Amino acid sequence: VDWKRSGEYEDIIYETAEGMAKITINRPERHNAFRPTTLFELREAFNRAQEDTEVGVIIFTGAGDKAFCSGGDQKIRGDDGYVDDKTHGIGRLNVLDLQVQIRRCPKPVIAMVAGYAIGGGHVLHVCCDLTIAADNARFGQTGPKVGSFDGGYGSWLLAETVGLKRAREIWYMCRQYDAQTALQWGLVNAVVPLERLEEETVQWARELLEKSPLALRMLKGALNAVTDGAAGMQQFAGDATLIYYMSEEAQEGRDAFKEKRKPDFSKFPRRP
Ligand code: 2NE
Repeated sequence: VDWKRSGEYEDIIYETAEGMAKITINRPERHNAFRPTTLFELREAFNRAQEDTEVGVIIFTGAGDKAFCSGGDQKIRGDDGYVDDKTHGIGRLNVLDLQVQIRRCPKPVIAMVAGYAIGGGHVLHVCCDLTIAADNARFGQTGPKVGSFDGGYGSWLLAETVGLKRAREIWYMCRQYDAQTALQWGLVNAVVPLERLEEETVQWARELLEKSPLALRMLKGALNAVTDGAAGMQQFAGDATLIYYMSEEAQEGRDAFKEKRKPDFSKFPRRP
């Protein structure tokens, strides 16, 4: 794939090619642990990919083959969250905002995981629509070991994915699981040899790009709505309105208003 890099970032890489956007956490010296700056940049990059009408699928990954992401950077963890030169002395937990953004993004997001997906990095792959793992991938949570937890998507979306008993085990025990176990548990969609990871992920992305974007959007919204409660219904309702706006029936209402006449909805069927 002939990836085209764009944007000025410190902690991430943003690339596009053939209808795909690839967003890479680029802090391999810390196993791609994130700091607030990383998350400000990731949020901007995901927003770019969402707004770009050429992009139909987003691939989310980490630089190198040692880690997808090892969660919050413990070396810059302050007493009220994570602190760096962009936080003006106030600690942040802004990974939660990114999780919501990935869920709300109407385009499929594929986590491409080589090496560790640990702690908050594990939660990020759980929030993605699909996960393709290399055979060296390792999964797990560390919260109760390092003094942290994620009581949001990190716990109940994980439980929805692998079942309650396994989610409890993963969080309480803080063990690591290999790629085959993750596959058996339904935590990932496929496991491939490390050297084939990008090729396989791109293949999945290309297949998705052949599908109806609106159908994928509605399916993502529908599958999320059950877990996301009112917020999920809000998104799904917005999508339903979008589709209604695209109908002649809705456009008759708009046109009548603009033409200062009574709308004529008589030609539209009263569907059973
Ligand atoms: C991932 C793991 C198990 C890998 O172990 P190993 O032995 O293969 O590598 P090593 O030597 O630990 O890591 C390589 C370098 O990356 C740094 C390490 O410190 C080391 O650098 P040096 O110290 O040698 O210079 N590194 C790795 N992970 C880091 C991290 N998260 N922060 C800063 N530096 C990191 C092993 O590295 C590990 O257990 N890492 C920590 C995983 C972890 O506990 N993450 C935080 C969970 S809490 C969280 O993410 C969170 C949340 O729960 C809620 C809200 C927001 C965030």
